[in-house]
Amino acid sequence: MTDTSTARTVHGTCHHDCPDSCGWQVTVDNGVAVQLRGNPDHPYSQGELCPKVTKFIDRVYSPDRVLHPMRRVGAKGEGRFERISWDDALAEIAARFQQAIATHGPESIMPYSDAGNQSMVSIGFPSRFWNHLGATRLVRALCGPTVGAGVTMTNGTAKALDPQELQHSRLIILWGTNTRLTNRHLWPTIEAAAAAGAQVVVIDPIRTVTADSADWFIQPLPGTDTALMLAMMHVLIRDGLTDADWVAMHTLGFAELADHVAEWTPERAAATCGVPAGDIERLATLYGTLRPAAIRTLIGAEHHENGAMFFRTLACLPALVGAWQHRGGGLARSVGVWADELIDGQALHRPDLLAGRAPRWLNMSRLGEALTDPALDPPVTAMLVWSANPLVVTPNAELVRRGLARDDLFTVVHEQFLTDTARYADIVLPATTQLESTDVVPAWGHLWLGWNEAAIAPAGEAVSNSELHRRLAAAMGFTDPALFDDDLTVIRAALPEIDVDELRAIGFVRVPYPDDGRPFANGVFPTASGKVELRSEALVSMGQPALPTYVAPRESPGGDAALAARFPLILLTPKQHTRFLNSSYSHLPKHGPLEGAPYVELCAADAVERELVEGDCVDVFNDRATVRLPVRITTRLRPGVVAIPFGWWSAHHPDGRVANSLTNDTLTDWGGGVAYSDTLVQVRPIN
Ligand SMILES: Nc1nc2c(c(=O)[nH]1)N[C@H]1C(S)=C(S)[C@@H](COP(=O)(O)OP(=O)(O)OC[C@H]3O[C@@H](n4cnc5c(=O)[nH]c(N)nc54)[C@H](O)[C@@H]3O)O[C@H]1N2
Ligand SMILES: Nc1nc2c(c(=O)[nH]1)N[C@H]1C(S)=C(S)[C@@H](COP(=O)(O)OP(=O)(O)OC[C@H]3O[C@@H](n4cnc5c(=O)[nH]c(N)nc54)[C@H](O)[C@@H]3O)O[C@H]1N2
Ligand code: SF4
Ligand SMILES: [Mo]
Repeated sequence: MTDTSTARTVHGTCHHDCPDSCGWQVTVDNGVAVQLRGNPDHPYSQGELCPKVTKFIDRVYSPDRVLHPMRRVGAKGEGRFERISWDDALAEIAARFQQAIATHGPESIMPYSDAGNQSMVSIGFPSRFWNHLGATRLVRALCGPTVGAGVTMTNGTAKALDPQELQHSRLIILWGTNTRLTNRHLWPTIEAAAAAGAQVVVIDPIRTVTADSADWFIQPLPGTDTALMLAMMHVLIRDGLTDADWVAMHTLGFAELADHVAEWTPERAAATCGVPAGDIERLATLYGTLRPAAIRTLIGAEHHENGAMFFRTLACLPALVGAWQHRGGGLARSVGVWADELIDGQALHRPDLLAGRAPRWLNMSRLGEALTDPALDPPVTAMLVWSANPLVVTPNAELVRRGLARDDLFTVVHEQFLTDTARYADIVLPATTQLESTDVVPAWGHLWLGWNEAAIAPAGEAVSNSELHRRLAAAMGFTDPALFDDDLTVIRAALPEIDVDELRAIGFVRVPYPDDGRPFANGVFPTASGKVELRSEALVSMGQPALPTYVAPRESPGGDAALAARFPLILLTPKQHTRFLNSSYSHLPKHGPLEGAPYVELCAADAVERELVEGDCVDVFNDRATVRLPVRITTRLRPGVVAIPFGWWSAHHPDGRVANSLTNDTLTDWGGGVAYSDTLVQVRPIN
């Protein structure tokens, strides 16, 4: 028998908004992707993929893929569409955009995108079109910028430790990060450190799967960690556990900080954060005595009204104990800023195409407000959404829904699936998956930039984000050549220091990082003073306190008392399912059903108080919305804290709402983020 197989292997990199950016290899036979596996040669992920992406081929070939442009024929939200041609779709979009520009100017058009595909061209190239158009600009701060903004006010930079350096640590504090779920390929590094004797502490308001694997789990009330950190500082200073020499040479404002935290006794902090004073003492003592000591954090803790202050304060801790001196000591967060140094942002985004204009900025977390505020001038009358599903992921989602339902809003959604958001579109356009386009993926959880080679032809009439924006530019009659660069030209321009052909051949390249693993070995920090700023004048000029300061979130039990009396429970809406990546998988048959269905979790004490038992149906409500769900009784939450796992779509919820229907869209103290996790609710049984 002759072997007629034409199978070949194509290497790629996962595009998801996930710190791991795993390398994969796709077997393609006769133009069809038949198998997708982890690339064993990938230096970070080493051949493993997560349970979401091992089934990625099912996503690519799902019968529910959007394969052609479609025009809405039903009511907004109903989900009835008819197929149209690309030419008709583009002509209609161009006409509606021109009409919006003629009536209210280009700022009445709002581009809305997130990191549904975090590849470099996919995420960056569209800016060229929007800059040229002069559209409203989007503050993209749903995820991450608040962490960087907080750390920067202490260290002068958002750069921090490569998390793989944790292999050298003796103490690892996982502070507000659920490593085993959200950053699973870092876990082997932590296990190796633990095997070599490191202690692993998890600090989280939820007893997560990561907490289950830790040596010690500490469970503060959400949004109160700054009080815990101030009390740790109190103990470190009181007990002489700071590194006096390092502090004297490399920090600013120690004496004032010492005065300031004198009143933050463990007892006082315990009353605020709910962690027993003895545990705070023990944590501070561990942190002041074990070397090297690393704190690992990611994104979860930024989603609070005082989110930037959390990270500004957290960044003070390594300085106090001189942790940056030791290999494996310091603070590990996203390493995206190291990768950013390789990317020429000007060449990628081409801000020069703005031609001196300075269009307004609107914050993506306030989409509901942007679409419904009658005072907004100019109003948003047209919108293009791509790489995002705002109706499920944006806080205060019912306000977003009201906005999307507006008859006078022209909405285009470029998607792989008919998401909750896409159902409100006037025009839906088909988007490719990562198997269908070539790009480069800059990671934020490790120091490897990955190549992604297109493995198969685009499904149906799907196009990538960059191709969509080239087509839009042509339809609008634009002629600037920068709007039509092909992907390889963009990649070469944006990576001037990289040999792109070599990257393409090898599949990944290491991002520059200090050889001895210590980002601040010399104790020099890029702040105004050149030191770690325990006291910050820059913060004062921003209207913030000079010293780390605990302020209870307005929407919290310690905040607005009248609100807390009506809605006494804190609602968290976490990432909790192994098979979900934000809202990207809950609708797929090999993902969603295996995670069950939406529920609200509460502890036994809160259930008993409301005479609830497992499986009862309740209304979870506040002034934003009411969400009807079955109850699950859990030991993972403290009294006073309830949780609705996030990621399910309207169709999966019994009443068509989503977790974010309830969440708070107040912006963070600085950094532009949003306070999802400072949400108060009440829970009542349904009679
Ligand atoms: N399986 C899976 N993996 C994912 C994702 C997913 O949806 N599913 N999403 C990806 C994305 S977009 C991101 S940004 C990363 C996020 O990665 P992480 O930041 O690790 O994850 P989160 O679950 O957002 O938050 C981490 C933890 O912060 C806790 N937290 C919330 N408030 C506080 C607080 O006030 N104090 C403390 N100490 N902890 C707090 C939450 O309870 C949660 O357990 O994960 C990525 N990986
Ligand atoms: N309550 C609550 N809300 C949250 C969070 C939380 O923990 N709790 N987490 C927040 C965080 S950290 C984040 S990052 C955001 C995530 O919010 P989003 O970035 O909106 O995340 P996804 O739900 O994954 O939606 C991405 C969409 O992009 C589509 N997509 C994928 N690739 C492409 C592509 O190449 N082109 C186009 N056009 N589309 C593509 C996918 O089909 C998917 O529908 O959610 C935030 N919202
Ligand atoms: S979603 Fe994250 S863990 Fe899963 S394959 Fe992609 S990068 Fe790896
Ligand atoms: Mo995120």
